[in-house]
Amino acid sequence: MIEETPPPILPETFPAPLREIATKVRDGVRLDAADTMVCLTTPHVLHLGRLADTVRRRLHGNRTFFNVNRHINPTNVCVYTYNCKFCSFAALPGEEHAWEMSHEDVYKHAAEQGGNAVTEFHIVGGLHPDLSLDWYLEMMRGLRERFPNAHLKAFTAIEIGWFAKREKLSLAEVLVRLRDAGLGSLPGGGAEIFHPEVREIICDGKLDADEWIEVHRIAHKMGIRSNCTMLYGHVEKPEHKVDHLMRLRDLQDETGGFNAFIPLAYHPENNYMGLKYHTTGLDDLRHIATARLVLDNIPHIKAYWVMITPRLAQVALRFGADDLDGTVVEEKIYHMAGAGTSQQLSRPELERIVREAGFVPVERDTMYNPLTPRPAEAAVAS
Ligand code: V47
Repeated sequence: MIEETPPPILPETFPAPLREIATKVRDGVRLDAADTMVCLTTPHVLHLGRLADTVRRRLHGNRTFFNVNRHINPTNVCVYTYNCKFCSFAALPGEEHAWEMSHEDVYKHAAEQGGNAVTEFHIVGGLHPDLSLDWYLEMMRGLRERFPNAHLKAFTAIEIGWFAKREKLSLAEVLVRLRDAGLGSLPGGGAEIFHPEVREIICDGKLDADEWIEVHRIAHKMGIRSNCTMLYGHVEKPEHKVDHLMRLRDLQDETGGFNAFIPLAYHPENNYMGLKYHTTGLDDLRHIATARLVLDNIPHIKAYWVMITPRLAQVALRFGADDLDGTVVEEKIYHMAGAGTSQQLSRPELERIVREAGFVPVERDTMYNPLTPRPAEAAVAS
């Protein structure tokens, strides 16, 4: 078992470019943009990981979080199919691989594999031209009625922006209506890379950085918490990622509404980007470690096992990550883009992965409250 308290940092034992950063981490001083650039470019990724591990264990000791969740993608039909060149999930109406679920289909998917044992439904989809906000509100109310124990983490900022545009409503009005229908929190997707030099290449015409940030700012001010992400491993340069991380950190300083940051590794298959390489394991670890060191105000860093494999996610727990996401059950976005991982892990499998990495597995709800005993077990016992 990993000790809860990490050994002390001795900056003089770190390679030169990381010595100043090691001193700052030892003393609890915030890293700046120049330090972030060093983290994103140093060849000394193992040393970086050692620093991130220290911060992670200061925050979370030897605990590693996971949840029992299920992904649901009601539709992949998307008006931005040709805009988001990295996306392998989206389809135009009528295309062979397009799907649209009915409300009953959504409830059926929600009930599969555990139904009431699931504490979170993660619901995202394409920007469907014909599905109204009312259709989604009814879906949310239907889920809440049928699965009262499950938190509804649903709709990226891009979807919220689309609902506002389609219905000619303000962002706040859309969020209020969704919250009243059962929305619990927002997932972190759609952030990609904020910098316009990259955004114009990979997702021209989609919500820009200021708009993505505004959706999350409004949500946070209404008490709706959210996650945030960064898509790396394509055409971006380190300076674009420095800018991205600083913008997320600034918003968190302002609102405190982010629960977790998830670095997302670009997957190259079945999309229009024209790139053929997957990220490497070391690069994935570098992004997790950098995130832990730089985003000092975001409590959790997620190593999303679907994306980087359960094997690398185990290692990531020693590079700053404290959360593995969940059981997932059915995953489309990464599997349509070439992910070779399985679609689901059971609770015992997640616990085993965490234990064998030397940590204590803690099942959590979406807000990171530990679930011991689980609500279903408590109900049976009482
Ligand atoms: O917004 C799409 C990314 C995101 C590809 O909040 C791709 O808990 C790599 O945001 N290669 C959706 N990435 C996934 C997401 C997420 C995942 C897990 C947990 C949470 C959370 C959020 O996936 C999209 C986009 O940034 N994406 N296509 C691709 N080819």
